[in-house]
Amino acid sequence: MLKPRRKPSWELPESALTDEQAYLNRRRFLAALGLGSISAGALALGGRNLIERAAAQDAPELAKLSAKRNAAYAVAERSQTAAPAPMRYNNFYEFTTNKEAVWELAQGFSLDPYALRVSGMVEKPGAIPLETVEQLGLEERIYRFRCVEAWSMTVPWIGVPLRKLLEHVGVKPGAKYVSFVSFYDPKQAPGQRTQTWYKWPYYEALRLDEAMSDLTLLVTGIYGRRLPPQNGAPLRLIVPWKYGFKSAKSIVQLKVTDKKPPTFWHDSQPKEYSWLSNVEPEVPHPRWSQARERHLTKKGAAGLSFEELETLPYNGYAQQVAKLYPGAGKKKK
Ligand SMILES: Nc1nc2c(c(=O)[nH]1)N[C@H]1C(S)=C(S)[C@@H](COP(=O)(O)O)O[C@H]1N2
Ligand SMILES: [Mo]
Repeated sequence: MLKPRRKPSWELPESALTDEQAYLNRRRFLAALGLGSISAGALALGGRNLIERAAAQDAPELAKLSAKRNAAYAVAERSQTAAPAPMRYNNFYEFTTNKEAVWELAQGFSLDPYALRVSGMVEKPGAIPLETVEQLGLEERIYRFRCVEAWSMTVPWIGVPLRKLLEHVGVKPGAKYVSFVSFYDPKQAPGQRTQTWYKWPYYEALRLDEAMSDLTLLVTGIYGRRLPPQNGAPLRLIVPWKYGFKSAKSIVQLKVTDKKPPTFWHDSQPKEYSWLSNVEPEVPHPRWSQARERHLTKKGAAGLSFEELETLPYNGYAQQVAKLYPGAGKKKK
C-alpha cells in the first residue's frame, strides 16, 4: 500500500497522468483563472461528468449530525486532529491512491437510496435503512486511528456500536465471523475502473467476538456532521485497535457466517497484511517499522502538518481488547 512519495500531480507532464490526475490539474488551472464554473462542454475532455458534478459541489455543506459524546472514549495523551485535515487526506482506493486527491474526486458520490443488506446466520435478514441503524443509539467518540502505512489521526466519530445492530438482527448460534462488503459502482469510482488488478468491491471481516467489542463502531458522522464521501459515506466501519484498512468504507453488505471470510488486503499481499492486523508496534511491516507514526495534526494554508508519536500496543486500546488475543506476544521473539 505504501508507495514512494510522488510528485504532486500538477507538477507532472500530462503524459504521465492518469485520467483523474489530468482532470484535477485542469480544475486547479481553471480555479486559478477564476473559471471554476466553466461549462464542461467547452472543455471537451474526458471525465466530463466529474467536471459537471464537481463544479456544482465545490463546497458541499455537510448536514449536521449531533450525538451525545461518550466521555469514556476520550484520548488523553495526544490532541485531536483539527478539521478538515481528516477530510483532505484519505485512503479510498475506489477513487485514487493519491491521498490528497480523494476528497475532490469523491465529491458528489452517493449511494442513495441507501440500505445496509444483512444476510447469513441472523434471525432477521434484510435491508436496513440508515435511520434504523442510527436509531439503535448514536454516540460521539474520540478515537485514535492508525493506518498500516504509519500515519495516524485522532477523530471524533459519530456512530452506533456494531454490537447493537447484531443484537437487533439476532445472531444465530454457531456464527463465528462478520464480513463487510463496500459498494461497487465503477461509474462513480474511477479507481474501480483503472485499478483492475484489485478484486472489487473492497471486502473486510472480523471475528464475531471482535465485532461484539464495545469499541467496534458503525460510523455515519465525523466532527458533528454526516460523513463526507471521502471518509466512507454513508456508513463505514471503525475498528480502532486494528490497522486502518480493516475499517471498511461505504459498506453496503454485512454477512454473519461460521466460515473465516477472505479480506481484501490479506488476499492481495498476505505477507504484508495479516488477517487480524491488530496494531502491534513491536512487529514491523516487512518494509517499514511500526514503532512510530506520523500523527496528522491539522491542515493549514501551507498544507498538512504531522507530529511524530510512538505507536501504542493495540493503538492504545489494550485494556479493552488484549483479552481477545490470549496467545499474542507470548510466542517467539
Ligand atoms: N472501501 C474502502 N475502505 C477503506 C479503504 C479503501 O481503500 N476502500 N482504505 C482503508 C484504509 S487503508 C484506511 S487507512 C482508512 C482511511 O480512512 P479515512 O480516509 O477516513 O482516514 O480507510 C480504510 N477503508
Ligand atoms: Mo490504511
